[in-house]
Amino acid sequence: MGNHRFRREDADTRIGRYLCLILRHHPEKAGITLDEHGWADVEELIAGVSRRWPMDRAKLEEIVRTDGKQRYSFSADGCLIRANQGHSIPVDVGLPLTRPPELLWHGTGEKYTASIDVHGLLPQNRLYVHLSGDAETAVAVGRRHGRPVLYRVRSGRMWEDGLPFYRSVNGVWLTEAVPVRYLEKQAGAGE
Ligand code: HQG
Repeated sequence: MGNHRFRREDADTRIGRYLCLILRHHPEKAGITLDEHGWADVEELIAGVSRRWPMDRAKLEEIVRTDGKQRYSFSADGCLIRANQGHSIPVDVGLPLTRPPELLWHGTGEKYTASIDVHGLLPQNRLYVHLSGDAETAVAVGRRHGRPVLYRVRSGRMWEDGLPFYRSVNGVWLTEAVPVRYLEKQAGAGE
């Protein structure tokens, strides 16, 4: 019985990862397009995803509801769906400029620190640099890239200096880049 549950969770995780790929990076792989605000037509998405995974409206709603990081939203009428953040293709999800707290956090892999210490944080493949409101979350994000290293970001100062901040609907802070002068590497995050 436990086995059965684990198998289902695995399949759901894989479907979730595919949904992420389609809604953030490669809609064409499911034969769909996103509008300039990142929205996909739900019926088209279901038809596109169904070519690879069992998918219907109920399944999609379940994935959106249970996603651990609340990565997706439906439009108010339920006809459209989009990823809340994390895109690599240029979409404008319409987030308002928002004053950040004085300090935010960024977790990364040790292998990136030599470059970060010279160039600051850059969005790499995404539209924005992603920052966390607490150190623990940032370390967990960093661990995805190997041995984690934690940076403290002087976000309050950045805001006062005119740099933009947005808060995605699932609570991730976004900014275009973080110059080195606003970064402070923390000791010991990887222990
Ligand atoms: C690093 C997950 C070299 C950066 C998480 C990061 C997050 C540099 C990596 C969200 C650099 C990009 C985002 C520079 C930054 N030189 N490396 N100058 N500047 N980097 O995955 O922040 O599951 O695109 O530190 O929870 O790790 O997708 O960004 O290590 O919220 O919903 O380049 O992804 O959420 O990696 O993670 P990523 P991230 P989801």
